[in-house]
Amino acid sequence: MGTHFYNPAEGGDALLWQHLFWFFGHPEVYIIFLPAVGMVSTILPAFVGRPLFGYMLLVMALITTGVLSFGLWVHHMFTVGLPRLGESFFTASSMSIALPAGVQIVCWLATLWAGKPVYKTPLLFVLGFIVTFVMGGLTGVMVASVPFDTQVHDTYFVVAHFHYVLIGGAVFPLLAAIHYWFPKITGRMMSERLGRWSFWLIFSGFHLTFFPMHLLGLLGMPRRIYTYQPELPWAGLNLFVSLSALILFAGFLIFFVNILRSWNDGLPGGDNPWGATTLEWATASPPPSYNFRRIPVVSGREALSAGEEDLPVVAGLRTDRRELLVTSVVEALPQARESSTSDSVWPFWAAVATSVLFIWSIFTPWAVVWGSIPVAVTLVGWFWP
Ligand SMILES: [Cu+2]
Repeated sequence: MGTHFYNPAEGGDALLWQHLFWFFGHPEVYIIFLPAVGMVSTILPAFVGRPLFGYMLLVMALITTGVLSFGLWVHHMFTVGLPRLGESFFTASSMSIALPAGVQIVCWLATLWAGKPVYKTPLLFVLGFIVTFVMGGLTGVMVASVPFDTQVHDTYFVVAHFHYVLIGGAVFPLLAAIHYWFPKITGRMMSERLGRWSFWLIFSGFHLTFFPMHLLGLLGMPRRIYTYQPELPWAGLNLFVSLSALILFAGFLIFFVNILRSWNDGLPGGDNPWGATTLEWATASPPPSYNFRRIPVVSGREALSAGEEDLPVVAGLRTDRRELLVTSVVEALPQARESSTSDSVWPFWAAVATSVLFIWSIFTPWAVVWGSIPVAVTLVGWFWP
């Protein structure tokens, strides 16, 4: 577009790009992690037979993590040469995010501690997540400190750290989630035997591959450089890492074989194979296209109490035209019946007109003037009469 934001010759600042990148890039780590928190918090109670410990605390910790994550990005830029006071601030904020993360881990551990864990494959992956993510969090506190970070910057220590955080914090929960919701999607169970094989191969393969990278980094091996002089002391560990990656590969191979085989030939699981209490298990597995034939009445986070099969349903809505149940916001108590609008193409044209306005306005400010005419027309059509 010919802008000069990053061009020093025109009064811009090249470093601004790095700031902008990490102002996106650090919160993004948590955007990857937050869905995993939801998965783990949903899966864990199903395998320990009790509700999540400290639900409110966990949610508050999650929100705190989200807010704090926007104040940490400079910890990726400690070797840029920024003012010392600023670096100290970002050390403090980076270390402080370990607190809400610690609260979440304690809630999950307390749930495990107070329940009777049944060690099926999804729970194994959840435990693998907790172990791996805590280790990644500990090295995170280490690299938040400027003197230490200056030593290991751009070395394999950092590569090890972020694989522990991201594979531990997102891939392990995803693997747990796939094993857990597979019967919801297909009506069939994944093989428990293959599941255990894949878990132990992935878990051990992961740690054998990535733990030595901490040591390689401390020995000074730089990242993003694919080769090195033979006299440097990295060859043995690198060979070890490469061989361990094969174990990791074997684990994922078995995982994919498990999916393919179970898709058509897995044992039928019934509607609620894990005896879970969340709402998605209150309908058939796999669910019909309409999910619920009638709106179920849900009275809490645990939609199904133990052993319950059918929920009471909302009755009295019209069936000959669209009607919505209006409820209070927090308690969801029924308050009114509202007839819904008929089909309309106007929202679609309003969306097209709005998109044209915004894309056009990249090229000329006049688009805001002329482009608002079709937007106005479609909005009038939409809201008429
Ligand atoms: Cu970061």
